[in-house]
Amino acid sequence: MRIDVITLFPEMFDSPLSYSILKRARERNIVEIALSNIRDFTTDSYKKVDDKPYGGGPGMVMMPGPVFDCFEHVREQHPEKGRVILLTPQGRKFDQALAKELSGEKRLILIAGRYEGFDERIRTGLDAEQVSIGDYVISGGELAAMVIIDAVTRLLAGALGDEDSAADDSFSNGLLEYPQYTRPEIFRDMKVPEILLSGDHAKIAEWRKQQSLERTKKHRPDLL
Ligand code: 9D3
Repeated sequence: MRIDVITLFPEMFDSPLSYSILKRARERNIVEIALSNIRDFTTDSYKKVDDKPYGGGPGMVMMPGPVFDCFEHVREQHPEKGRVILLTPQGRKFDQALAKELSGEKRLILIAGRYEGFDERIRTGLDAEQVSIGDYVISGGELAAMVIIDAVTRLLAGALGDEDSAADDSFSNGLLEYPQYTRPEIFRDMKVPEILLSGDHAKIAEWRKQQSLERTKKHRPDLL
């Protein structure tokens, strides 16, 4: 998969893309991630990317010119047209189902904004889908783009090592995960449940399923 990110802050992505699963997936060419800086596509000497909203109101709006020019440059870097996703608080809520859907694409073009939002002609002119990562306010689209890149890359074939397993992940069975324990058997007077030490694998599987159900009922009844 090829993922392009269009942003004013490409450097924000360097660290998250350089660890663990994302690092390995890039090294193995499971995913290719290309960052493009909108400011490189400004034409004035101030390198201006935002302006006041027509009609008045607070804050600044992303200008269409630099975003369009950056997008057109990016699109011709690769033969696939790609699914164009604008990160905005108004978008479709990102979830594991959308992550799965996106993991089946050959190319994604993610556009991260800053300021109060995008000039509406960016969304309509680029025929972009809007995606939000949840109902809370963050300072720009970059962290949202990183969340999507991480969740999608994990689902690509070969991205997870032997220790990690996509099939085992929370949400893959629609339930929250069961409680897990490792050594020591007793830690500050807290014991590991006896059943996990029993060696009875059928009983253990039954216990875990029960724990998953109880946790989901208690903390996330909306999932049931
Ligand atoms: C005053 C209205 N605000 C909208 C809730 C303005 C505003 C605040 C923050 C507009 C954009 C932003 C920056 N946020 C994003 O670009 C963003 C975001 C988010 O804030 N929450 C969840 N998902 C996303 S995706 C992009």
